[in-house]
Amino acid sequence: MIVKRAVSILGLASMLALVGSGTPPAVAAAQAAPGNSEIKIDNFSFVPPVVKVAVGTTVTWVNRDDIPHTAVSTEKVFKSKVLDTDDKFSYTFTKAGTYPYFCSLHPKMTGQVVVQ
Ligand SMILES: [Cu+2]
Repeated sequence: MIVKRAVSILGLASMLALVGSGTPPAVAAAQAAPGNSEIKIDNFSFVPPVVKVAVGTTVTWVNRDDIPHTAVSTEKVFKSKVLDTDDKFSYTFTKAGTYPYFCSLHPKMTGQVVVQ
């Protein structure tokens, strides 16, 4: 009984860990090769506010807040539609540079994608 319960708790914990992390930590830390990177929008913030990615990386913004937000490039490189809760927006960065962006509904919300 006790063993069985421990196993099911572990199973649940690993499931939650999988759901919670969009990108495996090893990949996020290395950032050597292009791939995918996820930015969460929550509590009126872009998390993390600055991401560094390789050229060719697709960045996906996911709205985990319970109100709508957008992700709009300051230099008009990309522009999401209004993202409702759990909506996503993706953009593939094909040129190196620094790409500041903000939420057009709440302009104090800002972030940066640095493409190397
Ligand atoms: Cu917003």
